[in-house]
Amino acid sequence: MLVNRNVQTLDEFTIQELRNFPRATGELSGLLRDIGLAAKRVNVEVNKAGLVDILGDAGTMNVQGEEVKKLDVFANNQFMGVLRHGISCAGIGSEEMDDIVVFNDEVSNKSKYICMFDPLDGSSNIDVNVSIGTIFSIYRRVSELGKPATLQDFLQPGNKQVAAGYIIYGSSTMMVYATRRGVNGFTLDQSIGEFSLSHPNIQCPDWGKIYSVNHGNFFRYQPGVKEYITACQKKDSSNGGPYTQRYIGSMVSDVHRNLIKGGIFMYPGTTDKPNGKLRLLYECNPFAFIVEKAGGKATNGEIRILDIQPTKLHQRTPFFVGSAGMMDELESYIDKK
Ligand code: P6P
Repeated sequence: MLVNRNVQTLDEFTIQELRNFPRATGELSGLLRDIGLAAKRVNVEVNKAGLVDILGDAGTMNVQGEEVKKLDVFANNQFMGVLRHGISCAGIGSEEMDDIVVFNDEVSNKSKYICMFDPLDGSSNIDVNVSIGTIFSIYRRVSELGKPATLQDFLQPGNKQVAAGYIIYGSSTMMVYATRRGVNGFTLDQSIGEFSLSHPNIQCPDWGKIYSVNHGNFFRYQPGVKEYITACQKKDSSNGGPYTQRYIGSMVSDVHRNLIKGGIFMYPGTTDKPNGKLRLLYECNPFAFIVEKAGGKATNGEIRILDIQPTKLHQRTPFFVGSAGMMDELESYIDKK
């Protein structure tokens, strides 16, 4: 099999990026490579998830006599393990852990960055073989280098993110991440075991014809949101006919599709849960950063997601993200109400 040598691997790409900034320390490039390594390990387990029953159900011992962990716990441990033993991260926050984990060793305390993760978003979909993903967010520390990271390093607004990205374990496995220089996508090339640049400089189309929302909650959404969803279904042919509703129930898959094709993803608040379901720090902020860097928009229905000042590690927020034109359209319905 011919391997296309013109395609840059993630390592080659991050090193190339580093050459563009000679004064850079290489810590961020190293951090992204560490995340890519952990993602490859998670990918192996996710791909055989259906065999867990044979290999030993989560929480039991498998045929090799090893303890089988729930996949989201396994994923969490993989990302935490790689970053703890790297040289680029002082600590992590994760959906799987109540509190931050500060690595607090001499090397880690000198690291400039902290990371937050949803290590395996949508993990309930594994049992039915629906795509799932990892979401990550990287900040420069505000605490003193040389000392342990603090909670304040993690409670920064999303507009302070240095980088953010996701891995989608789907029909192929992709890692997509954004820095201030743009958004790039890498597809795992199994023949060489490397993420290879497949989607350079991703741009989110200003308009799309896909809207993603859980219609089951429709009657509990605020009036402006209900009006907008109804309008999506009533689009007349003069502007290209009604939109298509696509909702996988795995945010990484839904937002990735809309990022590439154009569209809007909504997880609104409801009368019984006004802050919705999604987490600000490690689900909404990373995707807001990525989609904005690709030319789209992301709000909580009132303000820009990236401008929200967090107060708690696991706080939730209503979430609207996608093509700029469609987001403006939504906002016009919400404002009217
Ligand atoms: P609902 C998965 O559990 C998740 O966190 C997101 O990936 C997904 O978009 C959302 O929840 C689905 O939630 O309430 O529509 O099933």
